[in-house]
Amino acid sequence: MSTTTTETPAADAGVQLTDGFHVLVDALRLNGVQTIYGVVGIPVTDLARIAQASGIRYIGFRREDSAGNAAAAAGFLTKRPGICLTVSAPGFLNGLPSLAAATVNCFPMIQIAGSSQRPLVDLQRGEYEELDQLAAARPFAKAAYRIDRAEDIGRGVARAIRAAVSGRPGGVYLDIPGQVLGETIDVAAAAKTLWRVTDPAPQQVPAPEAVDRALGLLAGAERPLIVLGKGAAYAQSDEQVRAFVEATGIPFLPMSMAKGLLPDDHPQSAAAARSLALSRADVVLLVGARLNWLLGQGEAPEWSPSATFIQADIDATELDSNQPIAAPLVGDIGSVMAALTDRAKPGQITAPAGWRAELDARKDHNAAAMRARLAEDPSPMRFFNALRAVRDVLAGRPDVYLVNEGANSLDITRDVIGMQVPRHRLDSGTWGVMGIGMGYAIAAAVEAGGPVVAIEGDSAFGFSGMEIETICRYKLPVTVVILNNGGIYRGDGVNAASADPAPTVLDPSAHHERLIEAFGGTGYHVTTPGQLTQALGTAVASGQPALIDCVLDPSAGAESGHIGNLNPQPLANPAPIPAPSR
Ligand code: ADP
Ligand code: TZD
Ligand code: MG
Repeated sequence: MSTTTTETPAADAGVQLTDGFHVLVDALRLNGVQTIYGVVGIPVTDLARIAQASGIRYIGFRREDSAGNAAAAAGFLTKRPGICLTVSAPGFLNGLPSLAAATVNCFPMIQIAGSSQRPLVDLQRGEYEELDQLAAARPFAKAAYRIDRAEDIGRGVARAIRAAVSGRPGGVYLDIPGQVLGETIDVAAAAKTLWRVTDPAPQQVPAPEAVDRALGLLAGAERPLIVLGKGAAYAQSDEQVRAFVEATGIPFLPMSMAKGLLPDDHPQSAAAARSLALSRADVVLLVGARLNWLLGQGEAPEWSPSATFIQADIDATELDSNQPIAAPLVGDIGSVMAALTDRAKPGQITAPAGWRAELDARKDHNAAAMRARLAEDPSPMRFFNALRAVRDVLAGRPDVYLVNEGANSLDITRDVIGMQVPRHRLDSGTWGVMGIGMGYAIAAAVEAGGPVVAIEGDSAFGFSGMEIETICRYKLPVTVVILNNGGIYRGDGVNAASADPAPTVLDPSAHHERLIEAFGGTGYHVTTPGQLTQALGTAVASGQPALIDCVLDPSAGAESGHIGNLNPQPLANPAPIPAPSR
């Protein structure tokens, strides 16, 4: 263990001092941290400098939520906690939404925030950036800790890493007051306080009886279905998942970030027959997927009321959260899937041919409808002909990391663009967050080297748009495609009451490509699928920052995309509310 030393003239002869900054950087390095995503200021500026000098890569953002989103995506891609660094109160608060979303998405990350002097903050004496950050973070994080002494830095880092990745992964908040960063400590004593976390996310093997119970249900199924979620993608157990799916022949349905875990053109994929698969399945194996709103809580009419559920998940408390789980498989996905394959007797489980044929027929029917939609060529462009152009370019580039947010831009891209490789699709996730785009794209480029294509609604892009400067500053291989229909959901909303634009309207004549030109990237403004194909091909091949503003018809798009049914409905003719009598 090496702890960087600072010689201070005042130090006693023979005593070598270091400080909290250096101990923290050493603790992170010792635990394999290679990158910090953040925004600097009091009291963490020197922390970033010292980290950078130590060989850790520091990626400086324009706003903390994007830095936090990058850390979360790094966590999803690498199975190691991504690190986000923020300043005290306002910077801390800007980062907090990304910590909350990471926790909801089950992505491991650690937000490290500097904070102000405890004695002043605690008595609310009006300290600089005064806020009880630990208390504020707690409801939004999987765990939250504060380090109050330099000698506890190693322990705090170890605890944060363990909490972030063990069991169900999530966001951890680590508070470090400026005084602790500046605290001096004897270098030999400091070295003894640091350790590397052993086996931070231990394997969790399901009991044989639990495995046999699940196999028994699948063996008796007439219409079995496997649902793969982003927990399965995260688990990096691709071979174990594939082996069981292919050995049994059971149709599978990938949730959006599990697309590519098995290729989308796999013959067992039921993605193109999703609603039939859900409504007809009689025994369902959930693999790292929650039965939450994205799966209609497991209820009719989306699901058959008599469906039986088997759930593989690392978090036992997830089970029975919505439906009775007839066969719990608590463990990590790799161990669970391997156990299922190992304990299945030869020929015990085969997906009935009639069920496969039923799904295949629906897939063929839906694929023909999709082909017809993609073949239409309206001008101005609409979502399908624009995305056909994108699909044609990406078909030859399975290595591209696809980032995706928006409403229609999200839903239609998910359906049109197939994925071939695991963990190459990053999107708005469980909360449907707008603003993840540039942070996720930056993380994919930094962690995996790219290339990255971010397909963005024009509204969605605006939430993190300033980070294109970050993309240009670090010269990252990111191409942003803005599906610009001039609004939230669409750009043709009308306000009959005043000259103000309607609530959903943005500027349909916006030239987003000029934004990236301001920072030295390449901008394209395209109005036809041919131009889009050309621009995207050139941009991806260049490996340089690029932004394509893709002009769509402002009338293209449905309110809230595919989830318009979640909007409460105002009465068409509500009675006027009488004026209050007092
Ligand atoms: P999706 O949105 O794709 O359906 P969710 O985020 O709802 O997926 O579900 C992911 C689930 O995966 C969570 O319940 C989480 O506890 C679980 N999970 C995460 N990592 C692992 C792992 N390594 N092994 C098993 N389950 C995991
Ligand atoms: N704020 C945040 C942080 N997340 C959200 N999901 C929303 C607001 C609400 N919202 C959506 O759910 S989608 C969306 C918003 C504002 C933008 C849709 O417009 P878009 O996509 O231009 O990004 P399309 O292609 O026009 O539908
Ligand atoms: Mg839009």
